[in-house]
Parts: sequence; C-alpha cells; structure tokens
Amino acid sequence: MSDRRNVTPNDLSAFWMPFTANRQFKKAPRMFVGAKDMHYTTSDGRQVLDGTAGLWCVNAGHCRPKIVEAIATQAAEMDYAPAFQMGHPKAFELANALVNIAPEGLNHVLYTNSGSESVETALKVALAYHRVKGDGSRFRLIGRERGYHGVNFGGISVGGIVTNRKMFGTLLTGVDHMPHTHTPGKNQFTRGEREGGGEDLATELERIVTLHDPSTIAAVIVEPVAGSTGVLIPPKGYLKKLREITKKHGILLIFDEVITGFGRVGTPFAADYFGVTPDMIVAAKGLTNGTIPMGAVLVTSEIHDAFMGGPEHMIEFFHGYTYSGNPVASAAGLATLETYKDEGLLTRGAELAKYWEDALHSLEGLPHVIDIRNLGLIGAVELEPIAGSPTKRAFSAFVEAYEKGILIRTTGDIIAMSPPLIITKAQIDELIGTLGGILKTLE
Ligand code: PXG
Repeated sequence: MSDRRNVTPNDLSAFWMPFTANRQFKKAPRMFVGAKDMHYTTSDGRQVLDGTAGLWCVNAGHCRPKIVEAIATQAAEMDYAPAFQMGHPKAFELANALVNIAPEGLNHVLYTNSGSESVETALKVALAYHRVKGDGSRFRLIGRERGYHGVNFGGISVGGIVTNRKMFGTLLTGVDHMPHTHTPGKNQFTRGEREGGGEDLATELERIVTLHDPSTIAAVIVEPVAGSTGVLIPPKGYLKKLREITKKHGILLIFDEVITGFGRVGTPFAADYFGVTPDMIVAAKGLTNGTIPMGAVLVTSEIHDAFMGGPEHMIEFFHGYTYSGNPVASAAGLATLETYKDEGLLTRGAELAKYWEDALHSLEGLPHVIDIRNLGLIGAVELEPIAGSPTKRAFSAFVEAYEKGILIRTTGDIIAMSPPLIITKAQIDELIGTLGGILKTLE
C-alpha cells in the first residue's frame, strides 16, 4: 500500500464540501490523513489532539482494534445482504445489544444510516402510530427553537436553525416550535444544569398544545442537551415537565440523542441522566464510533405493537433503507458496543465530568469569554463576537487551535468540545491549556 502521508490532492474543486466555507477552505486546506486513539495526524505530519470526537461521534477514540477488525472481517465474509424481506444475524444481535443498554421499555429498533434519517424515521413512526391507532387527526409535530435534527425536510422543519431553513421553501406544514432553553445574559458560567425556570419553560408546551388542541399533536421532539447550536443545557426539571405534559395529552416524546447517546453525558443515554424516558430515542454517531454510517430509532413496545395488528403477510410499516442494518455497519456497531462495555465508556464521562468542568471553567475571566457551559463530557466556551463580524473570532480560534495541535468545533462564536470518552486528565489539561493560551492572544 502506498503511504498517503504528505500527499495532498492536486485539485480540490470537485468535492462540494458540507457545511464548509468551500472557497476559504480550498485556499488553505486542513487535511487529516491518519488517526489513532486521541489523535489525528495531519497531512503535514503533525499530531492533533481530538477535542471533539470527530464530529461528536468517535466516543471510543480512533481506530480501535476490535472495531477495525470487525469491519474488515465482516466486509470479507459478507459485504451486503438485502434489507427487505431478508435478514442476517448481526442486525438482530445489534438490536438486542442496543435494547440492553437503552432505558427500560425501549425494546425495538429501526435502523437508518445517519442522524438525519433517524429523525425522519422517528417523525414518520409518530405520525403512523397515531393513524394505526385510529387517531389520525394527530398530525402536528412540535420542535424547538435552536434545535438541530439533521438536514432532511422533516428535521429542518422541526429544527430551529434559521440558516438551515430559510432557503428551502415551505418545509413540512403543521409544525410549531417551543422556545429554546438558553437564557443569554442570565446564568452565565453555570456548572451543569441551572436552577430555576425549568418548569416555566416547559409550560410553554402547554400553551402551544392549548392553541392547537392536543388532539392534533402527534409528537414533540427535542435534544435533551442541544449540541450543535452551542451546548444549551436545559434547566433543572425542564425535561421531566415536558414528559408530564406530553403524557397527559397522549403526545409522543422523542429524544434526539444523536449527540447525547452512548455515554456523552456520563450515562448510556441522556434519558438515563435526566431520569426521563421518552417514547422514542433517535441515535446515530456513537453507535458505530463514527466508522460506518449507521443510525437507529429505539421505540417502545407500545409503539411497535400498535403496528402488529394487521394480516401477517402484510408489511406493517412502509419505510426503510437499502442499507438498514447493513452487515458491515452492524458488525461495527456490535464491536463498538463491546468496546464501550469492555472499557466502561458509557459511564466514564461521569467519572471525568467534575475534572472536565473545573478545567473548562478555569477559562472564566480570559479575554472575550462571556459564558462557559458543561454537562458530562460536553463543554462550550462562548466568546463575545467581533462587532459587525459575528463568527470570525471563534473561527480564528478554531484555525489557531488546529495549528497548535488541538481540534475544537465552533458554531457562531461558541466553541464546543466533546472529546472521546477515553481522554485522560492530562489530555484534558492539554486541551484546555492550549485553548486558554489561544484565547489570550485572540484579537
Ligand atoms: N440530530 C442531532 C441532535 C445532531 O446533532 C443530527 C441529528 C444529524 O445527524 P447526521 O448524521 O445526519 O449528520 C445531528 C448531527 C456540530 C455538528 O459540529 C453536529 C452534527 C453534525 C455535524 C456537526 O455541532 N449533528
């Protein structure tokens, strides 16, 4: 095999890159060519400490042996099997393994290939569920401002990010949004969940439900902790209250745990952390440690069983993908869950959370830092935007960080971090220490 290090492609124009400033990137590309455990290797041979688990997905760290081997072995043994009207063992084994780590009651799994597809799948299950129960007037879907649920039409409709919505026409109809849970100007530098305001914020749902009448509402979808819009931690009691209201009105509650799933907040799912069990969990990313695209929707027996009433020769739910439960992805998922189990990673975040929190909050008082937020192994440092040039300051920090050997993410002027769950305390010090140095010299 040829050594691809230090090889930069000679033409970058064909690949229209996702969520990237293409012209800027292609003038000064940043390329990774290798990865192992906590580090990436750049095309110029430098090591970069991964402060973001790739894009919130490499929870066990990079190129872990069990996962690498499982993928190679499965690809050689059976690369693909038809997903409709045929099966293969690993898809079933993985579904069982997922149910085993999921909150009590979430007993069935539908597979997808991404977080976005998981969201579409969950929304469709919600609508169809009410219909098969003879309650087809429940057609409305409720999301939240500043929610991110991927980029497909259902997801951007229930999502609350203006830039992701405004170009794309009317989107889904029958959607409404709750207010987001962020309170800028108040509660800055709160560690973990803040006290107060949770019940009031959740009660906004009651107002929306009253406006539309509960009999028209199918489901409410929220991220337990909003990740990509800047790490917005819900106030205490908020999710419990959402559960109370949805239950009272026969509305399904969907947790989008694409980011918060698989140990990110110190428990297998955020549902466990908050002690709130939704009717569905949307997952992806950490399911295969980022290796092979795969997502999943976990649903309760009540939802699943509602579909199982018709004639047995009939397809119960007209939905699915060519790659639902793909053999290589299933093998990757099984090996990933084994790695999490072997190394206690689904709860390691809880052990490190306090150290992580203290390290992050040590940045309080540095130039431009206007807020710091954290939960489990998630953290955000919000910077004062440069007047008239929002996002520029944080983006400069991102580029500088890459040059100095750490990978961070930015959204607007918020720096978000979510390292692999194998990070050591010394590496937390390195990540935060390097970031602190950068903040001191930022314009
Ligand atoms: N739901 C949530 C909560 C997500 O965070 C998706 C759905 C969509 O997943 P896919 O696999 O279709 O991308 C996501 C994805 C970032 C960042 O830097 C976040 C995501 C993706 C890429 C970057 O914050 N979240």
